[in-house]
Amino acid sequence: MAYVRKDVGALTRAERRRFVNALLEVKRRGEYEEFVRTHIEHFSPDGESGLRTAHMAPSFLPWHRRFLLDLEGALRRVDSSVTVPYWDWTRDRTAGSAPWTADLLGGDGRRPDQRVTTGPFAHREGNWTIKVGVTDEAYLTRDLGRSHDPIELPTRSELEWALKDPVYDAAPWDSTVGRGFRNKLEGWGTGRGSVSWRNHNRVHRWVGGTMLGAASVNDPVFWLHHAFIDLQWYRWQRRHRGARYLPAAPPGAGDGQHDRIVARHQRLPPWDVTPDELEDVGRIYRYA
Ligand code: CU1
Ligand code: CU1
Repeated sequence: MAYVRKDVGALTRAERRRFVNALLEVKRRGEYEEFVRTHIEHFSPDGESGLRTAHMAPSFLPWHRRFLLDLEGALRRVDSSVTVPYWDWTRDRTAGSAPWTADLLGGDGRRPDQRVTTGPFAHREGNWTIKVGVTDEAYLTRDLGRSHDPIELPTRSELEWALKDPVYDAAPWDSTVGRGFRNKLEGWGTGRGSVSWRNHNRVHRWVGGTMLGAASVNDPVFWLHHAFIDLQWYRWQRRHRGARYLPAAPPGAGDGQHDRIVARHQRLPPWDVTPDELEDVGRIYRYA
């Protein structure tokens, strides 16, 4: 039986407590750092050489889908009733709404050091010390809405702009491509500054602090954000019946993206799985 991922705003008090407790236990066991490490290791941007898997590439969606399944597996080994909830940022749009409550992820960081001081992941609670990161800070930081230069979360119509594109991805398959569902959702746009961050990227920017870098996994909202992104892939598939992950075959030897991206039937590191095998996970979980 497939399990169900729920809207974080719809969780009962008991469900919220069990989700938080499972996260803290995965952290206590020392398993959480492995997820942070994996994300940092696969953070290669398209300005560098080599294979891109997690970002700025067609496999952005299957990579994070498999990554979430691994974390969810770790949570469910602690408590088999737990699944990763999703944060619908088109609806819960303020620093006072879910998931920023004291019984879930805690709230905004304080001024001036952006340190999170409320909720179960506040450093002073003693359960969430950052051990693997790209900075030396041992505490979680946030700057919800980017206080010094405010930005808004993406809107429903911006998300719709991505969902209505019937093509999964297109050449050159990187952060510069202006068409295709994948980059419109991942959110590398043209121009400078905040106008260039769309959908997925804009949400990382809106949360700020720890969520800005390669170690963004250290903020548990990472999983709730990516569960909502994953849900969009499912919705896109339902809307565009028959549309598939692209490219279907690897770019040829003369192509600038040769050996730099993962095609539909190629192995998606660090796992022994292909995008093709991750397109339909309806037997594992579904969304409520
Ligand atoms: Cu990522
Ligand atoms: Cu992300």
